[in-house]
Amino acid sequence: MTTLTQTTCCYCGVGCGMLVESDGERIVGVQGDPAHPANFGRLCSKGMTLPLTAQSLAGRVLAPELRTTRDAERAPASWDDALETVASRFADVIRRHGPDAVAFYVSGQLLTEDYYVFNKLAKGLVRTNNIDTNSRLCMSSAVSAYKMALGADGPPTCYDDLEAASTVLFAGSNMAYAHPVLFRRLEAAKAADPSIRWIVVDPRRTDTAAMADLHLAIVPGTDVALFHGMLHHLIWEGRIDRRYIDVHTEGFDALKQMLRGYTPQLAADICGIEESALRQAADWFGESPAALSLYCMGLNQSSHGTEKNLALIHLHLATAQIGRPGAGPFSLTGQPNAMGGREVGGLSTMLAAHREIGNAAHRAEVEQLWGVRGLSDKPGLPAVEMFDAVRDGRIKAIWIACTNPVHSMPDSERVREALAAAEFVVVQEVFHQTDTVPYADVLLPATSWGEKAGTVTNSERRISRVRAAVAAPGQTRADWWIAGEVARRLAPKLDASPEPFAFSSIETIFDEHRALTVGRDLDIGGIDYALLEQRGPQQWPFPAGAANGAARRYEDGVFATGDGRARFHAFEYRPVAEPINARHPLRLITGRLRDQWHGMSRTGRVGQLFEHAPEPALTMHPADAARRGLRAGEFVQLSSRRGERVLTLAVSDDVASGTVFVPMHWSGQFLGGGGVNDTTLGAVDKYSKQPELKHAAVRVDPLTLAWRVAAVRRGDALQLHASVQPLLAERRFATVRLEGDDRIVVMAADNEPDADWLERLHTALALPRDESLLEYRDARRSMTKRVAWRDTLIDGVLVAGSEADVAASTSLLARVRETAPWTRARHAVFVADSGPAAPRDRTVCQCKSVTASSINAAIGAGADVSQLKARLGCGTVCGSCVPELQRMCAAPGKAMTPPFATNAA
Ligand SMILES: Nc1nc2c(c(=O)[nH]1)N[C@H]1C(S)=C(S)[C@@H](COP(=O)(O)OP(=O)(O)OC[C@H]3O[C@@H](n4cnc5c(=O)[nH]c(N)nc54)[C@H](O)[C@@H]3O)O[C@H]1N2
Ligand SMILES: Nc1nc2c(c(=O)[nH]1)N[C@H]1C(S)=C(S)[C@@H](COP(=O)(O)OP(=O)(O)OC[C@H]3O[C@@H](n4cnc5c(=O)[nH]c(N)nc54)[C@H](O)[C@@H]3O)O[C@H]1N2
Ligand code: SF4
Ligand SMILES: [Mo]
Repeated sequence: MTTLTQTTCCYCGVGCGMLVESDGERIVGVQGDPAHPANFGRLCSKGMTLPLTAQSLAGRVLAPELRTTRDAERAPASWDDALETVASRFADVIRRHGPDAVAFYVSGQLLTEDYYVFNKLAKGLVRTNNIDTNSRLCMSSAVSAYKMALGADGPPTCYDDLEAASTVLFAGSNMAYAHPVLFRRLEAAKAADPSIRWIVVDPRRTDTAAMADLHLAIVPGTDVALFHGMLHHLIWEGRIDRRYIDVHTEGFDALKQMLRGYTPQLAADICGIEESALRQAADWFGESPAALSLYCMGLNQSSHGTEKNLALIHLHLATAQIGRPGAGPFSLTGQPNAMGGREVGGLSTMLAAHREIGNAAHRAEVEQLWGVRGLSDKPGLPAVEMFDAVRDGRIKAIWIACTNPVHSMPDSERVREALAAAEFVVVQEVFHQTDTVPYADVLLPATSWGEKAGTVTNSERRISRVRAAVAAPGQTRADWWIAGEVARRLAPKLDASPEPFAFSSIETIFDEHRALTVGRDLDIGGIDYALLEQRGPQQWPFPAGAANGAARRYEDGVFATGDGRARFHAFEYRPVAEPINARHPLRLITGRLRDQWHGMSRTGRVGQLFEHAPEPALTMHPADAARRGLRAGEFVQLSSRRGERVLTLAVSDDVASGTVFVPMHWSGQFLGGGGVNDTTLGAVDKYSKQPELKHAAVRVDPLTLAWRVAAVRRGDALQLHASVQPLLAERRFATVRLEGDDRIVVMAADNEPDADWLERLHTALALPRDESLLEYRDARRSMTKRVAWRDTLIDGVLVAGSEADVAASTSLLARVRETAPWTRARHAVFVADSGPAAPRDRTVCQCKSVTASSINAAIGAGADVSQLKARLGCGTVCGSCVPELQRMCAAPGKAMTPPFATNAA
């Protein structure tokens, strides 16, 4: 029997409603929930493939694991032992060194109920504010700016504004990739009303930028100069709303005074754009009946991210583009529950329900509601400082839940050093192979999407239910349960009562949380589980007695500051933290791919999600590549002052000369040694403490790696991946990816052949060593080609040798993808079709498996986007590829994303 469960997607902050099909044991399908106001039935390529990530338990952490002595391997343990160990080790550290010697590092992907219990455990029981989250790397500059400008955190806007806006300013947001379902709504609005104008501010020509009426390809980090220049133009052209400024704001005159220096010409020069383009953007914004800004990591992940946000909010306040349908500054939330985390106060610099740590009355309120005493008045350490404190021993024990900091924090090596130095590390995870798990002294198995229940809040302040569709596998437990059980064991050891942690259900947690919000700006006294059950997802604020939640805030021009006035702030443009110089002459930008999620622990379980961008590639402008004598597909070495990484090269003028782009996703799970954050830096914003993940000074050098290895192997891809992954770090370059639903592909390269490693790879790939293996070997050249047979089917190919040897084996490797039997003599496989084959095609439309070459052929025959849809079916299911289809039609024959490396298997 199939059951349908109404729940919410676990990926991005759009917060799409889903109907999950399960057969009782497994999740077998998913569809968009037509009734959910975030997506009205739509899902993107990631959401659509969620069931595939949950199909197998391979790689799942299914039981607690404990390390008994420092150098021992972790071994399976009972829950009792694991919980008792965590409680007693934490108690011991607290007794010896005080509460601030322990820390919690949690996640915007926890559910509100999980988050709430962790926050209460840290602040209410341990009485430290050392609880921070990956939202520090994500939304904290948006939070600081909202508070400084509007008086409270949270966007004033809602999703209906996407349709109501007549000018849309995308600033540092690649919405086509990162918030696809909302982008679908914008596309539809623009198609219905072509007078709607899109301005995109992004150093790269992303799919979002390619669809804009105006793309401002600014030099990374110069947004403040741009927004200051735009406001200067509007002020001196008389396009601001003086009445709104006088009645509803403070601080404008000081800002105006300072902006004298930011003439459009000077600002445009700083940004590296045309002055006319800057003026055009300002005019479209100022003239518009409704201007909406959509912004994300291009603003937040900056050493002056708060100021980037503020400078943009200034434009809205000065032109009264706020508090009306279609107008306002709308920070797009990254993670599914970054908003919920902010509501429960789960960051080191805030208390529950938007209260302040430094405010004695706020502390007293929380103490009273929690039934605890003595909340700490000392702010806790934000993420970067927290790991620095672990590294230098100020923090002795750290508990990491639902995030993978070794991969996602800047300057990864410092994080590795920190975790290696810590006395005690707890990691609460779903999957075994993340880059952080090896550092765990205790590994706690958490339930995952589809198995856990609670609530999340999306980008538009809307609270949705998350429900379980299948039972929790193995000994996995809900995150809130784990935190609560440790708290109940820890309390007596700290002479405190376990009573505040006696939660009987997620509903009791939610009720406690909403009680804390009563009377606050985010009052959700009127939302309970019963209401969510009856009426579906609801927006806050929604006080008890209200008929509905509020779609928009500040419609009356009264802001959440003490005097009700919004605030302008006068500050100068400042450059990026790490300037480029002769040694590190390039600017590194990092960001997202369409079909991958963060460290790929989940999306990396689905072969088809690799098809759109299969290789860990660095993208460079053609002129910069030519100057270095580099060609697409070659290996390059990316280095910064902190670390280095070998990647393959993609060449494209989507990035400006002087700038290179590397996706943030590749982690040690798929790329030997780890990801791009070995090169990024921990410089942070002075208000928000958010690190500058969007800019580092780097160099890119050619690299000759004489020895090449390539393999394609059929089998249980997750199991094969698990056995190959530990070998990756030993090579200068090594990467593994899933392909289709039953294959993995390995590519490696190094200076010298390593016969021992090759044999270990052979074993890890479960290649046979009997007569079902056919080998062609040239020992003198240390070249080998091995073919594994299953009757007449080619089941695996492993090739090692020179670059030319491996390149000449492309068609041999491709035979593992064939389903037709080999009817000729086995040894003929080495001569048949040898020589370089055409590079493998890239898949543009993942839902319908439509390749770039078939799309290009149809375009060559005159097809436009609607004909492509009709003839090939691409773009007709989730729509995530539609922006790319449009680009391909606009520039026929031009490669939009990196071609496969020449050495690709
Ligand atoms: N497919 C996919 N979607 C996701 C995620 C994912 O992992 N994969 N993660 C989710 C999360 S947690 C987040 S936070 C969001 C992030 O969503 P986005 O912020 O939209 O994504 P990014 O690619 O990180 O960065 C956006 C853009 O900022 C640009 N940029 C870099 N430097 C600057 C600058 O100085 N100024 C300006 N104006 N732009 C700059 C980059 O070129 C990039 O195109 O995505 C969410 N959605
Ligand atoms: N260079 C660079 N670095 C970046 C960024 C960038 O743009 N550039 N972006 C930053 C941003 S915006 C973000 S949000 C971060 C994201 O960085 P991370 O938070 O490290 O990203 P994830 O890979 O999503 O990590 C979530 C982990 O939780 C596990 N997990 C999933 N569900 C559950 C659950 O229910 N319970 C538990 N206990 N575990 C679970 C997953 O397997 C995964 O390992 O990366 C940041 N780092
Ligand atoms: S846009 Fe895609 S990833 Fe984001 S919530 Fe919707 S389906 Fe999930
Ligand atoms: Mo994020």
